[in-house]
Amino acid sequence: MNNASLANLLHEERRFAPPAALAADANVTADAYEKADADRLGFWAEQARRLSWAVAPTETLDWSDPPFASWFADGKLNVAYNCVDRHVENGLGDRVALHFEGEPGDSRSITYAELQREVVKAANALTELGVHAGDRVAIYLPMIPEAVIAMLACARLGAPHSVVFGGFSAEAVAARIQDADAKLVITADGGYRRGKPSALKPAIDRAVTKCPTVEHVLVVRRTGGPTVWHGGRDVWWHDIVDRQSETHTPEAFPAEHPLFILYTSGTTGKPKGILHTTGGYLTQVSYTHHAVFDLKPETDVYWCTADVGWVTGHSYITYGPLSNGATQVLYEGTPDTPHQGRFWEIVEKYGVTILYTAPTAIRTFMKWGDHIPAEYDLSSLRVLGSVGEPINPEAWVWYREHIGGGRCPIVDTWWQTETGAMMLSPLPGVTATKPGSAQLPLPGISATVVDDDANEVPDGAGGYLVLTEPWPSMLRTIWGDDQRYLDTYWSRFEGKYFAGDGAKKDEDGDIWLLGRVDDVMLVSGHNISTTEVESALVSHPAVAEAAVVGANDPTTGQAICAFVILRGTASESDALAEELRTHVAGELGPIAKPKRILTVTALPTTRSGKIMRRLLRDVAENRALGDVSTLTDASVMDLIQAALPTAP
Ligand code: 6R9
Repeated sequence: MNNASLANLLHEERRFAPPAALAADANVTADAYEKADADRLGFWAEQARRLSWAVAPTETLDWSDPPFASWFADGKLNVAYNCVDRHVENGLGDRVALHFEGEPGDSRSITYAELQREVVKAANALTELGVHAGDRVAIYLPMIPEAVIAMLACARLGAPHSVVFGGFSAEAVAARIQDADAKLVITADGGYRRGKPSALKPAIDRAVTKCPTVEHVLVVRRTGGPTVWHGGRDVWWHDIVDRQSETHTPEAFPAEHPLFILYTSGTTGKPKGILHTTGGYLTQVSYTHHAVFDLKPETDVYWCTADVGWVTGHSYITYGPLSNGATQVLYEGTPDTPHQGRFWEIVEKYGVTILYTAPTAIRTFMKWGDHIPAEYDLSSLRVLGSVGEPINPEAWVWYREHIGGGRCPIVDTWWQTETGAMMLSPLPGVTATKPGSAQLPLPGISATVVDDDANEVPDGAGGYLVLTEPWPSMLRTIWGDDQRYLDTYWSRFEGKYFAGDGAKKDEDGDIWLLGRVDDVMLVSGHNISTTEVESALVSHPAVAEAAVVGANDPTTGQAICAFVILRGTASESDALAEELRTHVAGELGPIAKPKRILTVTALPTTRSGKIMRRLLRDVAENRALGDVSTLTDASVMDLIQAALPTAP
């Protein structure tokens, strides 16, 4: 995108004030912004005191070699101690840390005291397997308690983990293990997905043949299915962990000791190993989880529906909530197994008060119908969160009404694997929310929208989201590739972090995210946001979901091609396609009118719920498909291609 900044097409007038009772008792109030503005580093130094440090830091930020940051560098702490042991020492050992709900219906509640024993034994087992501070450990597990326990055991030993999605192929896993030179892989025989056991270990067996650094494979028994065994290399979790001692002294590591590497899918090229460290990361995930969800650990039951293989699972299942002593639900499976009310059944069963999920899930629930959540008691809910993609206003309002009963604030949280923690979000006790907007940087965060020449855009204009000051949980580099770190994030605008997202400021100065810059469409010289056109399509009653791409066009450069999933009652016709085109033109203006509308039954999404528009672009431009290895379900592309008329 180098011609013009994004056009500002969508207008949204609805506003929702914070509930009075929540505002009166909120963890964080409006003065946090003032405090942080007056003294940003002092503000973060204060938040760092939320943690238990073995050696308290006296330095806050060292930015003498930008963009390589050090936060709290002379402090020392142990992350696992902060997430588990200190709560037990504070008399909270009997509090439930995890309510695990397996997909087949098995469940298990684990208190902080039990979690401590499990983490300690797992850390002792890892030590027996030769894992030392600094060694990398790959984790390839389903959403079971051992995933969290394994991460914490690594953190306890100072061994950076690299969690890889349980859905990735052997090749994708091998590339990630090789890039990190992992010494140990922790996996399971399998997990449950969509009502069936699905094997995991075979992918590791294939991957490890190409990974000479791997000495052992530690295997959790989850499904009990047949398992090929490599004696000497493979070790059952229960064989080695169960017999370990229940004591282990956590070592304090410097605040810049690496905590994990997490690979971002990236649309092109080799996956990037995003490196996060300990002190700054834990400070910001802990603070944001406390502030944005207004967490009251004594009474709240929190549930984040992400997978631990995604950064949201790292920061808002493992590290943020546990550092705050939260009680949370951990669910293994999919939202429609064994039935489409599964999520709401879980909310009712555990009395979930805070729910954090993704727009793609919300749109799916809308498509399934209002009557499904209506069958459950959702009155325990008090705060709702969204993450992963821009949430279109229709989905936002549906979430508020049908899940939140019209009473729960919605926090639309913008952040990235690279940012480590939330960066933009309303605060539930402070902000009057707007459907579809992440609105403003959190206290202590500096973000804005700039044009092609790095000038801040005026209110009402669009451009690129940038972060203008370093933040505690920022990535420290790309693992093994400092140059790529500089090139990818710090070279587009001097001295500013380029997030890769299009954004605009509205008339009040609030920020709206408009999709990845790589996806922005250039139509007759105008940059048009995918998000806005998709939102306009979904605001039509016949459309459940939409994804738009810019396809090469001889007259306009690119032309907008829309893939839509219709709602149950609507059926495909030329008249409906014309109506949708006219509807978008009416909502956004004629420039945004799609040239083609294609009806499909599914859209290609990643396991973290993002639509892979580049694959749709391949379809729209009649090309062979690019890499599909990070799709949730690669057969979706066959369905799409089979359903389409041959493109002109
Ligand atoms: C946490 C996570 C990061 C990209 C990011 C942006 C999109 C995430 C969003 C959002 C609009 C939100 N994104 N949250 N866009 N509004 N609330 O998703 O990390 O997987 O690294 O993806 O996701 O495009 O740049 P990650």
